[in-house]
Amino acid sequence: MNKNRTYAGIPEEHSKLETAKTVLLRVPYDETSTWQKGADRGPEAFLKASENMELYDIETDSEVYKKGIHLTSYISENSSPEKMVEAVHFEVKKYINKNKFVTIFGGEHSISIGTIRAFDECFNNLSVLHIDAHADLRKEYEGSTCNHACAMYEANQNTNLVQVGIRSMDISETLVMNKDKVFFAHDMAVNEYWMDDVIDQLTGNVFISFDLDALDPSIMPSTGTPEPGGLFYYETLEFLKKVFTERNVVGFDIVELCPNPQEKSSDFLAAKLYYKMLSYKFSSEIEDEEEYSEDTNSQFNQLSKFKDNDEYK
Ligand SMILES: [Mn+2]
Repeated sequence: MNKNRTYAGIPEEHSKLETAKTVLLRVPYDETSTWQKGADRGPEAFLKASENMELYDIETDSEVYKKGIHLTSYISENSSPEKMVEAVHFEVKKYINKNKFVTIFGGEHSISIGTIRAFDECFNNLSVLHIDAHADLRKEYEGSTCNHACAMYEANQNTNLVQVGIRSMDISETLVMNKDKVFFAHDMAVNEYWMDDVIDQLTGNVFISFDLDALDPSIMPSTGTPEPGGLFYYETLEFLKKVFTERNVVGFDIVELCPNPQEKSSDFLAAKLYYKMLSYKFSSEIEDEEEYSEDTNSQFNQLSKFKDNDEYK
């Protein structure tokens, strides 16, 4: 492997840890997945696709890579799901403490357990925006609490978890699920205000966990468990842009790319989605400085949880 590999082949001057605003961690872990294996090859397929992507974002009129993206070496701990979660927790926390915008590419969804734990320790009143076809709320699955089917159990206990795009779950998960904060795909299909309804549930600091199987299999077939009835590309981007504009997104992960050598469009979608999210992050930051500098910044106030609801009581 090329020693000096950078994200998307960007020049080394934009990939140095010291100056990069963003750090990209890769966790090629796929030990607990139940159906189609292959999420361990996700990060490599994502990076390959990124290297073939044009780096000017038309919509935001920006070249976000110039803010610097540092690619770290793989987190390859896989002796047990628990050890992997610990290793991810350690690495993520390390880079948050270096004041970086930390992003993670999986791997199966269990990698998010350690990630969310680290963000929850570092940011007050954290919301986790979980975009997924699956609820992932089992306390334990196949003998481990660090199974992919348990990815959001701890987040549901410790953070303000808001789930979007859900269309497959076990009946036992209805017992722990907070129904006000779950947006089922069949309801979203008939609610033109779902995006604003989701954002109303989010506190100031938001971590986004994006399972690619949230997307419709017609645009994202290369994932472990493709479920019909998912999100489409432009509604996903519109929604993410709103979230990045109206809340302080503190980091995100993208998981469950299960590459198929015959089908490259999924890899490319994952690559574009990552770059779009970074473009929204850093172009909304410019807007913040220009437009909100004299504002009270109420939406970023960490004490504002449920404020909108209270006003109307
Ligand atoms: Mn899923």
